[in-house]
Amino acid sequence: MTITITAFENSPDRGQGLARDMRVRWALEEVGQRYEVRLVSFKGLKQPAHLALHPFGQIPTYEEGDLVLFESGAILLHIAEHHPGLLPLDADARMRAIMWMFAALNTVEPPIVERSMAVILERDKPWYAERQPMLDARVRARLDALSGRLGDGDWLDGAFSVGDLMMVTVLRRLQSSGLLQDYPTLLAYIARGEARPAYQRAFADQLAVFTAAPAG
Ligand code: GTB
Repeated sequence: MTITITAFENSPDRGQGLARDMRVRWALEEVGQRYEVRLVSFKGLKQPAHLALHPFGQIPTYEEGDLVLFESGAILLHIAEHHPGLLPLDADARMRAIMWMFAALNTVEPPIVERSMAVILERDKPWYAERQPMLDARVRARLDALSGRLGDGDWLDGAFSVGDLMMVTVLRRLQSSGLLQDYPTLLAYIARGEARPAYQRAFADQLAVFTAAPAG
């Protein structure tokens, strides 16, 4: 059955793989599933055709036959549960991999997104200078704990899993922040994720969308 996902027609990150279609592309590459991509403009996100797939008018979405999913976490869980490669066979280890995916989405990503939004939307506000150190501290608290748990390990819980895939995509959003420089083990963790052939294929495919888009 054909799998179709949606992605930005013109991603603000200029193809750096920071939008959330990247995690879906990477997961599909890891499990060897072919997929098609429908590119959506910012205007198109809020049109009825897209809102029928995604009530909040966002990317990514995932279509496979009659199944329509939104939310990158739900999409990755579906992919990981239906194809070997992203979840361990042992039941407890499998649940821990899912737990790490939730941790990436619910505990690590929120302070990172809040910080990024402040940089984009509040830079010129009078409170920004006072607020920014507080937002940085919240992100650092998560990075401290995460790097402590990762320790010298390659991945968060044994073999690479969907939990690592999600965590690496979340951490990548900090790459221009300078905050990761104090966490060499997390930098190495991200680099291990990015070195995976499946990641490289996914990255190249989403970068090609940007390079093919008309300048403007
Ligand atoms: N919780 C949802 C999920 O996990 O799927 C969040 C989906 C979401 O935030 N989608 C964003 C979107 O469609 C794109 S990924 N936004 C348009 C809108 O809401 O109108 C967020 C994103 C966008 C761009 C960059 N970037 O360029 O660096 C990074 C992250």
